[in-house]
Amino acid sequence: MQNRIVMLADFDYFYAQCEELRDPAIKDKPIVVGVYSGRTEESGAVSTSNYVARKYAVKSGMPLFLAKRKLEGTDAVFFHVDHEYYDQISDRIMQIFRGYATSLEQVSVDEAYLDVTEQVEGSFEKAREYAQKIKADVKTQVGISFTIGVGPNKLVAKIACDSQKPDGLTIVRPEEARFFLAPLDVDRLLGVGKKTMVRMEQMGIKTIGDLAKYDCQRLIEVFGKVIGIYFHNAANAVDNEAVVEQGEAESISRIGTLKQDTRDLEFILQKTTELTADVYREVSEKNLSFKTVAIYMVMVDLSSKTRSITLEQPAKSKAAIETNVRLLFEKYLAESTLEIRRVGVKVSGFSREEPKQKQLSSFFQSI
Ligand code: DGT
Ligand code: CA
Ligand code: CA
Repeated sequence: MQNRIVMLADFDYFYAQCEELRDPAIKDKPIVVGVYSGRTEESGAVSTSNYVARKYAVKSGMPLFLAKRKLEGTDAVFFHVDHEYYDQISDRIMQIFRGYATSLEQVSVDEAYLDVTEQVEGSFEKAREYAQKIKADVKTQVGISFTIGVGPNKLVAKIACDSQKPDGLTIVRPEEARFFLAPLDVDRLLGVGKKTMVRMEQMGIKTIGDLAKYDCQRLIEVFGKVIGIYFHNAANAVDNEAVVEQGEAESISRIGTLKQDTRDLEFILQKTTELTADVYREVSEKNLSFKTVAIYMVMVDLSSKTRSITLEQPAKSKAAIETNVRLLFEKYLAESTLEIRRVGVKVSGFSREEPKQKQLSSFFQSI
């Protein structure tokens, strides 16, 4: 465990940067990428924005109409999120990262941990050059910039990364880690939300440094053994979590808002056909078979329900999703009275069959 070197790479203003990559002519304009609810042209929220737009106080999660108001009079451009395109770019970058790390743990579409201990022979000096090399390589091959945090573990790498964006490179050596964390507010630690922050403030803990010095036994009394010890360790920059490759996704799903509230089966199926097409594309790209098909709905009163069918045999066709989605909605509508506002389609219970031919050739290779 000694002298591990872990990097966190986080792509800068990711969705908006992808849009800049697609059309470099808009680079100097404010760019907003939004999730539109589909109800009206205006309703929806900001997913992200480039740094030009951020100068006008546009923020992730803000209603789109508010972002529009803040950018009034500018030559701002607005986009609908295009997950398929962002995923493609993300996959290309992750693929490049794989060549640079002993293990890669992708945590979201725009974030991954790299364990590079071996590659830099445990040297933080080499890690700096190595990080610059990775940044330059991705910039040349894909055209995307990102920020890297380097530390002796994932916790420190993450906070180092957050400390200087965009296009940043922050290195925190093991001997500096506690001093680096000490002045920061406790809510920078994973697991410290609003409620915990208030509780800690009552205990006289405001910064990570305050938490580090706090009696560990007392933390255990207040937060329980597991969390108390976690807080104590985290504040002292201790984190032994390994960088681990993530397995396959457990399910693939898509959700969308209906153009109007309804109980009309055909109207609903028009929407789920679009969602199914997206789900199916991902399933077939990954060459997966699924055993469960589920639907999800949000009613007008915002309550939500799911219904699912488990198939007798694993299936992999689009028709298998469509048929079962229809069946599930028919059944659900017969037993409910509320109008539906949003619908979703999900498949799970994955298996992956290797094509017969491949099995044969690998058999021959091994003898
Ligand atoms: P950064 O890392 O500060 O340069 O900017 P981003 O945009 O890369 O922000 P990050 O890393 O927090 O999130 C990565 C992507 O996730 C971002 O490009 C869009 C999406 N995202 C982030 N926050 C929100 C949100 O509040 N709502 C929605 N719908 N999407 C979000
Ligand atoms: Ca990011
Ligand atoms: Ca991120």
